[in-house]
Amino acid sequence: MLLQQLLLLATSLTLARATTVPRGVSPEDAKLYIPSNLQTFTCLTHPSIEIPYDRVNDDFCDCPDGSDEPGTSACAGLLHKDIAIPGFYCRNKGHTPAYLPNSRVNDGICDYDICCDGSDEAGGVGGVSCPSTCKEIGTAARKMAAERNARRSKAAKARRELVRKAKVLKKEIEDNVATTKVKVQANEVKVKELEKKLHETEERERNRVVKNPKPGSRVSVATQVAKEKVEELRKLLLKVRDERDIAEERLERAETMLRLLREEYNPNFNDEGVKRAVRSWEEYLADEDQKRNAAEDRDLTAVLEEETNWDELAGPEEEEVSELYQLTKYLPPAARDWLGVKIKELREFLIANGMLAPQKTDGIETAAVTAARDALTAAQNEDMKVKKHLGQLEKDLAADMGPSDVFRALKGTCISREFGEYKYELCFMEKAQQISRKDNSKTSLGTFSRIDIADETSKNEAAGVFASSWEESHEEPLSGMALGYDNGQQCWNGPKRSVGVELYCSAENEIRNVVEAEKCVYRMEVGTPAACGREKAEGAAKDEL
Ligand code: MAN
Repeated sequence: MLLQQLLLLATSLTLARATTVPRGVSPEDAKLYIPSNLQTFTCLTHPSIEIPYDRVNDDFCDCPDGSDEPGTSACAGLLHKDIAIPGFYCRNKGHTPAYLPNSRVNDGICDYDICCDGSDEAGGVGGVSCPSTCKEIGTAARKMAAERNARRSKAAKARRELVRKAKVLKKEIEDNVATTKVKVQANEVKVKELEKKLHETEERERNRVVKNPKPGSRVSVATQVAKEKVEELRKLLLKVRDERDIAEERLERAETMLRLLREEYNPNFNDEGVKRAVRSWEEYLADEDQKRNAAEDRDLTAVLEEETNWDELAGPEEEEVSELYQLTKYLPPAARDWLGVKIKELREFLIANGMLAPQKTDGIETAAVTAARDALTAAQNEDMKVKKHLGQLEKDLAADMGPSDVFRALKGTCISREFGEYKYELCFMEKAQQISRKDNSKTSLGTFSRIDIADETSKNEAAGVFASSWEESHEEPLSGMALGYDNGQQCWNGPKRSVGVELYCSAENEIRNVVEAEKCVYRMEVGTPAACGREKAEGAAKDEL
């Protein structure tokens, strides 16, 4: 019974004290301002300093942390780092409570932006009177908040759709990687087999000796053609030799005439023409090279009379082949060139038909080797192509596409908007460009390089305002997530163009603003559902779950 009475007394004492919350203190902090039994107050962060309770809010700064003056501006001169209280608490009935910096309390100005209830000027300094505007402001703010939450819900739904799409895309790439890997393996086996096959074909063709070809077979027909060609060449060679012999006979007659002239002319007779002819004859005689090489002539006769052994020709040794070439040595240059071409054609024909083993110097190969080599080259090309494709897929899969891979779904989606003399175009995860509205010329502002995600603190710093102000503003705050685009067109006398794309949550993809922060360094504010999920709004937060 006694205990019950004591508890009742304690509760009523606390209630009595709680009702005397000093001006400028929030209900949450009220417990810090309960007077001691001796009616004293202890400075919040300086427990050694205890002052009589009636010096709280007496417009004189007693505590070094300003905690004794929550409802006046007496401690406004203190450094921010020393102050222990959040500011002057405005209850703002009908709207949202807020803290006003103590320096703005009792300054004769109604600070409705923070204190819509006008409680900061309750003292009527300078005769100012600040009736509450919280009802209207509160109504408008609630309407705005409802709209904002509806917007965010819609945007969050759009984001969920993007995440779902991204998952499907990722799965498609993963499946593609798996099948491409199987293809790569199969190709590697195929390439190895075809390498072996080419090697074997080369070996076989090198050792191939065609003997007694069947009449009517390709080889037999080829042999016949070869025989005819060689006979044709032999006849031509004979004709060339006969012509040479006739020419030599005529030359001999001319030489005899000149010899006689030299022996019988009268040197005392001053005939310049005759003298010049004799001099030329003597010079001509001195030139040894004019004489025919008798040994070469014998060889030529032997070659012309020799019968070709066609069976042996099917697989000639290297020396025999070179003999075939030496034939041309006995001919005048013009005939030699012509014959050279014909011999080359004949060799190619014989090799292509498997009747003559190709030599390294030939640069030609049999049809079977060519086919084997072509098949190998085709398989190698296919192997390279498939491996390149696999590399691209794996790179794509490994790329940072943001939280929940959400940006994968946006890759290649482009948005644009006109600002001043340019239209700016941004393609998510690809490129950004500036398009002249005058002549449509395009300037690259960069290609996508990275996603930057700021932590909560720097996010608010990036936004440049207190989060609470954003809550009241109609414009969506920046999310702290940004896309970096680099390596754009070189700027004259400046850097390569680049863009920092700062993102905010929006149901639609849109460009809100573009500024050229420094020469050729651009900053875009872009809305996208992909950036949703970092806002404080309850509706959006629920949607994210
Ligand atoms: C163009 C545009 C501008 C840029 C100048 C720099 O006119 O890309 O944005 O500042 O080049 O020379």
